[in-house]
Amino acid sequence: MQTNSNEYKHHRSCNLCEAMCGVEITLADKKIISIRGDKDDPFSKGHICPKVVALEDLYNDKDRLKYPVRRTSNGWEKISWTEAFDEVAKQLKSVQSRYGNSAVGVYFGNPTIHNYGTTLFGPMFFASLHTKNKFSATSVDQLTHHIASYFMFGHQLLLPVADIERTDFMLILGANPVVSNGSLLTAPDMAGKLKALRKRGGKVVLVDPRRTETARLASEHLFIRPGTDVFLLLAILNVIFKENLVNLGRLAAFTDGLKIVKKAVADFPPEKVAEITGIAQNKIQELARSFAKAKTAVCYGRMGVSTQEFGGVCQWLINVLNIVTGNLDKVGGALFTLPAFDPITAPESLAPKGSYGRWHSRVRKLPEFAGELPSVALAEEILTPGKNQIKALVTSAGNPVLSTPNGQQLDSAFASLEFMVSIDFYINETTRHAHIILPPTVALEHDNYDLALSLLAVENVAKYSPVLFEPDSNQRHDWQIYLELQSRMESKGGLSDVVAQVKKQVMSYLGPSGMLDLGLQFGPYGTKFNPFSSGLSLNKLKETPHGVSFGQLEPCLPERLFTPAKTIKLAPEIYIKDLKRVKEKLTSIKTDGLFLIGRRQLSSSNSWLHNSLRLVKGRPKCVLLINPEDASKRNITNGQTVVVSSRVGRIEIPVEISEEMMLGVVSIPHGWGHNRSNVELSVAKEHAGASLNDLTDELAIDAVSGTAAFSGVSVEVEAVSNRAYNRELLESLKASD
Ligand SMILES: Nc1nc2c(c(=O)[nH]1)N[C@H]1C(S)=C(S)[C@@H](COP(=O)(O)OP(=O)(O)OC[C@H]3O[C@@H](n4cnc5c(=O)[nH]c(N)nc54)[C@H](O)[C@@H]3O)O[C@H]1N2
Ligand SMILES: Nc1nc2c(c(=O)[nH]1)N[C@H]1C(S)=C(S)[C@@H](COP(=O)(O)OP(=O)(O)OC[C@H]3O[C@@H](n4cnc5c(=O)[nH]c(N)nc54)[C@H](O)[C@@H]3O)O[C@H]1N2
Ligand code: SF4
Ligand SMILES: [Mo]
Repeated sequence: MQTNSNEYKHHRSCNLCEAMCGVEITLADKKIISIRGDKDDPFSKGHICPKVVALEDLYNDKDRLKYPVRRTSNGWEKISWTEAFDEVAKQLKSVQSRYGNSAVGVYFGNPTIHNYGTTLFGPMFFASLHTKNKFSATSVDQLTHHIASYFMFGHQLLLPVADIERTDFMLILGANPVVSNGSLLTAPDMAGKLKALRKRGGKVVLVDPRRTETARLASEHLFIRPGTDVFLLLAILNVIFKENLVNLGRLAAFTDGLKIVKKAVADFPPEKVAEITGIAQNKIQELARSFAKAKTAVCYGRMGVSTQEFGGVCQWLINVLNIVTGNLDKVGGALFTLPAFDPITAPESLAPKGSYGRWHSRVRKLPEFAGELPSVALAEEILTPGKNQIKALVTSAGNPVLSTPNGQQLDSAFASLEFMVSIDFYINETTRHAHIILPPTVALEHDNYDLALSLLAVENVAKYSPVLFEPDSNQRHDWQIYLELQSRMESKGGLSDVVAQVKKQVMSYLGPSGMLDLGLQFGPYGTKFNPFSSGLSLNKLKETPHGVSFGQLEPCLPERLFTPAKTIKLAPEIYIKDLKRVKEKLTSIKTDGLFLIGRRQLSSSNSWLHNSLRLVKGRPKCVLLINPEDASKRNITNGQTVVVSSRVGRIEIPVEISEEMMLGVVSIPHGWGHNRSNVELSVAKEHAGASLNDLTDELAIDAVSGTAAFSGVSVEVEAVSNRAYNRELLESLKASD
C-alpha cells in the first residue's frame, strides 16, 4: 500500500511465537522504518510484544548464512547448492546402504510449525529417509497433549483450546502466558485477556512454583512443589466426585469410562496430597468446589505440567476435569477449532491422527508416537553401538544441544557421527557439528500461513503473510531444500529416478502456496464444498491483508470426534495403568533439597534470538532465581556466581535472590549457553549465559510419552567464591531496589 512519496506499508503475521500477531511494517526505499502492531488485524487488534523487532534483526543479521557451507579443517567453506545437495544425498545413502535405513536419524525443531513451507514439505522429505529414528521438539514440549487427544478424542490434533475470552473461571497450571504469549492457546495479548476476564467478574487461579508475571494478574496464586501437579489434579477430582459435583451435561450422552475415573481418584483425597504439593487441604477443596460450581470454567496446563514426571497423566486429568464438570466443548470452557485449512481432515501423510508404540527406541525401549521417538533417547541412539545405531543425522530448524536434556552428552554424540547435515541459517551449538549446513530464507523473505497455530486459536481466523523482501536468486526456501533432498533420496536408479523427477517438478510447481490454496478451497470456508458461495481461496485471502475472522469457537462434538463410536474415552487404560506409578510416588517422593525449574523470558525465543542486540542488551538475563531463605542457608548473596550441579552436569551462573521463588525451588531460563567453541553468533557469544539443559537429565521422563521431565531436577547450589560477582547484575539489582 502506497502512503506518501516513498513510504509504503507491509502487513503480515509475526511468526516468532504462537500468538500470531498482525504487524504493520513501514518501509522506505526497501528499508524498514518501523514495525508496529496492525490495528486492523481482526484477531490481534494491534497487539505485539518487544520480540517482534527480531523479524528485522534476523533479516539483517551479518552472521546468518545465505549459501551452503562445508566444514573443513580450516573452517567453513562456501559450496554451491548442487554440490551440497549431491554430497548430502550421497553421504546419507552411503550410511543407509552400509547400516540400514534407520542409521540416518532426523531431528526437527520448533520453528518447523511456524513456517508453512517446513510444515507442508517436511513430512514428505522425512518420509523419504525411511527411518524409524525420527525425533523432534514435540517430545520436549507438547507431546503429552497429543497423546491425551489421541487416546481420548481419537485424533492427536483435536487439542482443546481454553476459551479465555468467555470463561468465568480459569485454573492455570504451569504456564506463564503473560511472558510466553500463550501456548496451545493462540490468543494475542494474554495480559489484556486475563485483565478482561477479571474485570467481567471472573476468576483466575494460577498454580506455579514461582510467583510469575502471570501470577501478578491472577486472582490467586498458589505455590506448588515442582512435579506434584498430578496429586493436586487427582485430589480436585476426588472432591468433585465425593461431593457429587460431577455434571457432564450434554457430554454424558457420548462419554465412556466415568465409573473407572471415579474409582481411580478415590485413592487421592486432599489430606493425602496436601503436604507433598504444598497446597493446604482446605485450599484444594475450595478450588474443586469453585471450579465445579462456576457457570463456566476451564483448566489449562502447559509447559510446567506437560514436561514433568507425570506429564502424561496430568494432561489426561486436565481434560477429565474439564469433561466431568461439563466444560469441554462448551462456550467458556475448552473448545475445538474449525480452521480454514483443517489438518484434521487433511491426508494422513500430512497430519497423522496418531499411533502409539508401533515400535520402540532401540536402547531404552521408549514408545513411538505418530512416527516419532522421544528426543531424550537421541544421544544414546547415537552413542550405543549395535544394529540400527544412528550414524548420520539430519537436523532442521532445531537446536537440541541447548533445547533437550543433557546437552553435553548430545554434544559428544553429534561429534561422533559419520555425517551430519543441518538445515539452518545459523552456525550454533548444534549446527557447528554438521559437515554441511544448508541455510534457508528467513521469515521476511518468504510468504507464510499459520497452519498449525490457526488450529489452536481462540477464534477461527485465516491470515496470509506475503513475502516482503525477495531473496537473492542463490538463496533457497526450506521447502525447496527439502524437495531437492527428497528427490535425490527417492532416486534409486532406473524408473525411480524418473518418478522422483516428475514428483519434484509437480511439487515445485505447486509449492506451499498451491497446497495452501487447495487446503483453503476444500476447507470448511472454501469454495469447493459450496460452489455457490464466494468462499475462501488463497486469492480471496490475499485480498484481505489484515486477515479474516470466522468468529469465535463453537461446540462441535460428538461429530468431530475420531474415536470409532464417536465417544469421548474418559479412562484410557494407558493412564489408569500409570496411576500405579503415581501411587508409589505418593510414598516415595523426596521433598528436601533444592529443585530446579525453567523460565521463559519476554525477549527470548527458546535458544535462537540471542544474536539480536536489541533483545539481549541490558541487565544479564541468564540468572538463577533463589528464595532468600535458601540463599542465606548457603551464604549466597545477590549477584554472586554459584555452581549448580545435578546428576548430569554443572554450570556457573550469577544469582538473583527473589521472593518470587517458592522455598526449595530455583529457576534458570533455558536457551542460553552460547559459549561453546566454534559457535558463530557474535552477539550471542557476548551474552552467552549458561545452558539449563546441561543440568536437566535425559533419564527423567514421563513414562507414558517419553517426554523430558524438565520440572523439578534435584540440584545442589554452592557459592563459587566470595569474589565472583557479576557487576552488571549487581548494579542493575541495586538500581531496582
Ligand atoms: N529445560 C528446558 N528445555 C526446553 C524447554 C523448557 O521449557 N525447558 N522448552 C522446550 C520447548 S517448548 C521447545 S519448543 C524446544 C525448542 O527446541 P528446538 O526447536 O530444538 O530449539 P530452538 O531453540 O527453538 O531452535 C530453533 C532452531 O531453528 C532455527 N530456525 C529458526 N527459524 C527457522 C526456519 O524458518 N527454518 C529453519 N530451517 N531453521 C530455523 C534457529 O536458527 C535454531 O537453530 O526447547 C525445549 N527445551
Ligand atoms: N518470550 C518467549 N515466548 C515464548 C517462548 C520463549 O522462549 N520466549 N517459547 C515458546 C514456546 S516454544 C512455548 S512451548 C511456549 C510455552 O509457554 P508456557 O508454558 O506458558 O511457558 P513457560 O514460561 O515455560 O511456563 C511454564 C511455567 O511452569 C512453571 N512450572 C515449572 N515447573 C512446574 C511444575 O512442576 N508445576 C507447575 N504447576 N508449574 C511449573 C514455571 O515456573 C513457568 O512459569 O512459549 C512460547 N513463547
Ligand atoms: S507476541 Fe509473539 S507473535 Fe506477537 S509480536 Fe510477540 S513474538 Fe510476535
Ligand atoms: Mo515449545
